[in-house]
Amino acid sequence: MSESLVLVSQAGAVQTLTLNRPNALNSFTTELHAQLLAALDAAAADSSVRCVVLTGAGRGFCAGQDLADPVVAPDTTPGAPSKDLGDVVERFYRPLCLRLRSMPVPVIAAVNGVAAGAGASIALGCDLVLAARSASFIQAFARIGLLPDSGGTWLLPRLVGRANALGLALLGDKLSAEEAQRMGLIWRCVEDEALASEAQALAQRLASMPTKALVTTRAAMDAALDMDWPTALAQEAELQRRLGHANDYREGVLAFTQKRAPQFSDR
Ligand code: T3D
Repeated sequence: MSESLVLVSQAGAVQTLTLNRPNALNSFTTELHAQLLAALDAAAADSSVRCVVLTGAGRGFCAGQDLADPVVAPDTTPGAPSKDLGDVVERFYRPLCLRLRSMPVPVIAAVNGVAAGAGASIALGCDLVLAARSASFIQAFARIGLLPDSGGTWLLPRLVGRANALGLALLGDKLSAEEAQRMGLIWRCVEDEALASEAQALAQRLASMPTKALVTTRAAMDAALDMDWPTALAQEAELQRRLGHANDYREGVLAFTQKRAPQFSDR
């Protein structure tokens, strides 16, 4: 039997998904897409999971699309039709990006090595990005005549502003994890040997927090980016109304007044 392309492990309420094609820097094939989407769906449906960590096996996080995959590799036979990359993006990357952003629990990217092309976009689309000091981010798209996909055109200018976004996307240079943190592209850069433990500690902390409030915050911030001030305030009122009716709010306030640690359970 062939080895799984996504390794799944769980410690407490934290599930870790490890992309597992290390010889090709965990680049995406159709099979890896299918397994990752299935793993995310399973984590979303599993009430014992309260935080997901996404990382890569070997020395890379993810090098984006596997350029040797027949679905994208140009056919060099004279007169052969070109590949429909739009179809590939629609069928594989769009569902993955939508799934990540709609997870009912926080998702941490633990970027252990190079994150290139769609691999960078997928990492940056997670809720918190921790990267090892030796890791790097490469907007590799322009190098092969493409534009940033998997949310890259949406994420980059919002994360680092138009000037930095265009600098990264047009030049396609390697950005170190340290520079990425300085630029505000990622949450934190940590020492290589500390990445896994720091990611787990952060994930365990998030897992103990009020999950519904965390994912509502993510959704509200994403939506607010396209709203005017009055609309964003109205959105906050509506979402706060909903959270105020949830168990976690009651538990949070009760725990505060009783001077004890809260036990959050909503998801
Ligand atoms: O096409 C569509 O469907 C549209 C969607 C596009 C989304 C995208 O992601 S487009 C961008 C695709 N990705 C890239 O262009 C990145 C290509 N890779 C690289 O530029 C370099 O590998 C890196 C800069 C990421 C790392 O360089 P380095 O020197 O550390 O490693 P390496 O030697 O280049 O790679 C190691 C192995 O992984 C190597 O295989 P080998 O020679 O040991 O058998 C290499 O071929 C393989 N590999 C790396 N990236 C890919 C890959 N194989 C297939 N596809 C890859 N993307």
